[in-house]
Amino acid sequence: MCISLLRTYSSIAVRSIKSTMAVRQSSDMAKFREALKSAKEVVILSGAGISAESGIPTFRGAGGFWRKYNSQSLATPGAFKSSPSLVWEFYHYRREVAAKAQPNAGHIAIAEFEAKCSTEKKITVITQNVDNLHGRAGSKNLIELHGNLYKTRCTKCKEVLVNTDSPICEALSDRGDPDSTFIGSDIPVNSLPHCKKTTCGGLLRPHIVWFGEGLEPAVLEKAGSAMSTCDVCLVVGTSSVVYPAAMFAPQAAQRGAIVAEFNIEPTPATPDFHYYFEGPCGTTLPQALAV
Ligand code: BJW
Ligand code: ZN
Repeated sequence: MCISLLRTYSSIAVRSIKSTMAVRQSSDMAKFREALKSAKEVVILSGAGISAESGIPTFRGAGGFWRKYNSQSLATPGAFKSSPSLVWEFYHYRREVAAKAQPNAGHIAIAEFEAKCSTEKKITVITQNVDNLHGRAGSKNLIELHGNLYKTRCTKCKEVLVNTDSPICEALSDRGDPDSTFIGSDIPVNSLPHCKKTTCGGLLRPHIVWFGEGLEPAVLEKAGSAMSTCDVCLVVGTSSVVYPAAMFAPQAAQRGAIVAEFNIEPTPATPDFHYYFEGPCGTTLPQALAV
């Protein structure tokens, strides 16, 4: 199943199914809830919009800048190579913001839905978010496609560890100010987070999938498997422009799964889906998941 998913990975042809499906409006919430009630396997695919109501900026749009940079210019292996100091400042800032944020009604509705229904349904949350808020809300069967702000990976021995230290190293305390007048970053590499294994000592990096990097095969396999068998999928707060996540739900819709999108505005994928519930998902999700 996942092989076919990978085969079409680089193809944007999936968008061609758009014209064949009708989009229903928010008035069909009752009908969607009926479909959800009878579903055996449910996937909730989330993006940055679900955390917007917790005060975490989304990527695309006005809030998506840190200093003068957008995520596409800092979340890359090239940016880390040329200035690990700048990239660590960016991630230190985001770790601090996310640690202070609280899961909102959307995250909580998803976790409560899983807790209530997981004896009769398989419920999987696939998130593109790295902020840990689904986990903190109590979601259990959670796939973090793009990694986690509170995990590090050693650039030398590749060990992945959970790290919730604040700050993650002394040199980063009082750093990461988002003010756009700050230019460059000058923390010596030796003072950035390093692997604690005496035999290694390599530079640590955030355990996050940057642009141009492949997703972890095991994670992709697990997500592909859940997507290929779900009968209902909720697509929540994602612009559906970043691959491979962007093709998951259109493919599920194409093979017959019922797909509902929850967003404050339509996305390029909206015409691919059966339902579109417009509005902040902190309001629409608790309604939809109250089955
Ligand atoms: C609300 C709301 C509220 C607001 N309620 N809603 C095929 C075609 C074209 C390109 C590619 C392709 N395959 C791969 C690529 C390249 C690239 C890619 O997709 N580029 C596109 C930009 C075109 N993909 C990759 O590089 C991936 N790697 C890969 O595929 O490797 C193999 C390969 C490489 C190159 C070529 C081919 C193959 C890796 C992608 C990793 C993404 N990483 C990031 C950054 C993580 C770093 C970090 O966080 O620090 O992940 S990018 C950024 O975007 C982040 C997000 O997870 C991701 C998705 O964004 P998301 O969640 O959708 O957020 P927004 O801001 O875009 O949207 C928010 C939405 O919420 C909006 O719709 C709002 O309306 C809504 N909203 N408030 C409900 N209250
Ligand atoms: Zn190491």
